Amino acid sequence: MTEQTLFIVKPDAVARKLVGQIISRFESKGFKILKLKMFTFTKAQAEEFYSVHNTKPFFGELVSFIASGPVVAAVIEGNNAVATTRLLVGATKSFEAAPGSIRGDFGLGISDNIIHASDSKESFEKEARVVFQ
Ligand code: 3AN
Repeated sequence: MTEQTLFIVKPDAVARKLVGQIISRFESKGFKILKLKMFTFTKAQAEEFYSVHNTKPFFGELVSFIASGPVVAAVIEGNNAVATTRLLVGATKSFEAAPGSIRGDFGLGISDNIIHASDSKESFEKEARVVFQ
């Protein structure tokens, strides 16, 4: 089923010059890039983006990290995009993420875990609105 989803290459990965390699994985897998944008989150935009987590103890850290430097956001399209992208991204804690996944291959952190990807169609719609409106 053709779907769309969103991913964000986080500030740690942009600083480490991993943007090209990460985007390349989605293209190699067969996804089509529909939108691509480099920008820096404002604090208010980051709070809105992560609003589902606003009661979590790590919310402040999450917001300040995603707004700490430039990110690259993409909307991509392909078969089963939401779930397949989550598989490509790997487990939240990069140190537990399987080798072969993006987090598994490039990171060790939790807040600094290389990439964000929408976890549902509803999250995608909300996140795409916050980032691309
Ligand atoms: P994912 O990004 O894999 O969907 P979520 O939705 O559980 O993970 O968490 C959103 C973000 O919150 C993660 N990408 C990570 O940066 C951060 N996060 C999750 N759990 C923790 C934690 N225990 N401590 C600090 N940050 C966390």
